[in-house]
Amino acid sequence: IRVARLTLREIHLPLREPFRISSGVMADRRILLLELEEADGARTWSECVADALPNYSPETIDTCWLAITEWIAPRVLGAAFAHPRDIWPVLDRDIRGHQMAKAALEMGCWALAAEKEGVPLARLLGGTRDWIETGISLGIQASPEALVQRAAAAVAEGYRKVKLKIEPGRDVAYVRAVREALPDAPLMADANNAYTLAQADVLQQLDAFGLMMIEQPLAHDDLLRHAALQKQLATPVCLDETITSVDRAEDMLALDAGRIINIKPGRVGGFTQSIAIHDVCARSGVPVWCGGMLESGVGRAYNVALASLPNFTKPGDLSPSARYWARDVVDPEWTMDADGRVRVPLDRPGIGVTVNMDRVDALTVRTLTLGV
Ligand code: OSB
Ligand code: MG
Repeated sequence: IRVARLTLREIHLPLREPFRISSGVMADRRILLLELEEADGARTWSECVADALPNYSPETIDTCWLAITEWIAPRVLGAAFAHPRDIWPVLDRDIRGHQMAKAALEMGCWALAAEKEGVPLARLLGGTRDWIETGISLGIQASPEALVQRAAAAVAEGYRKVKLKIEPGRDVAYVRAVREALPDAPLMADANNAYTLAQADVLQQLDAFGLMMIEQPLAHDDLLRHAALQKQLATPVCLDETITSVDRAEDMLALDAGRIINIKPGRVGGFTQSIAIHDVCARSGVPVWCGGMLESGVGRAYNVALASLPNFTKPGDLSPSARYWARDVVDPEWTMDADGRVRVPLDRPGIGVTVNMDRVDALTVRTLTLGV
């Protein structure tokens, strides 16, 4: 792999409806897309999953734009790599953090390698699955009744997991209402750091509802308190925000700070790190699943490919395009079958979807091309 030219492109893609989590609201997604090109014409697209505001991780679309142009692209452009796994060490050596910025380029290089080798990205990563079970992530609603309605509709559509966003004051009553309406549904909750250990009693009340897991109840970078909390809960804790590297995943296992990991490749610096976390968890008998960041169809292609690895045994937050957008930026758009599964595109090399250039051009607000 030798990337000759890199184009950064910011697009504005309006969500069909605002998505509210405990730490903020997303309405118009500002999305950073990368276009990677080799001198011989091989090319592909990737997506940086950072949002406009630092309310999920410290990174934002603007810090990523800076990090990619100033530090990350200069270490990759024009350099020859025998295998995409050789890129992470170069980015890790002397750039601290900036995982989402690193991931955007690192994952793009994996896709470029797949294009050049004529294999689907999912297979280059070591994926074995042809279909991925899909979950939906439901934002915080105005009332328990409104949430019940959404959850019931999701189950009727076929979703294999329903994730309820919670925060203090919108937790036990909301989850109870959904559980009473849907006694057998696979449910989980995600707090996005909204609680402290002092509120463990509230989280303990959720044990009554047979949740598959409770995702990231405590601080975004915490392990010790999650370990203390896990001791007080029957429900498995799943970590999201905290797991930013393979080391943090190993720390979680050593401390029993969580029993499931939501792997978002953007959060951990890309595919090389994602695969390593997947492997470490597999060896410890800890399941993983692929989370989402309200990606466009480009980022979704990367998540679907990763989720085809064998230890991704819980449904991923991989809803079809139509859940998020009036019209996605890729063809074909992502869909889900009646059994709540998304198909891994294995019929062509690379990411398996084509970027709709007319649509992307119409949504673009700034571009920058680096390289020759
Ligand atoms: O915590 O998993 C999260 C979206 C933005 C930021 C954080 C999270 C989420 C989601 C959405 O839950 C999942 C999806 O893309 O469908
Ligand atoms: Mg989460």
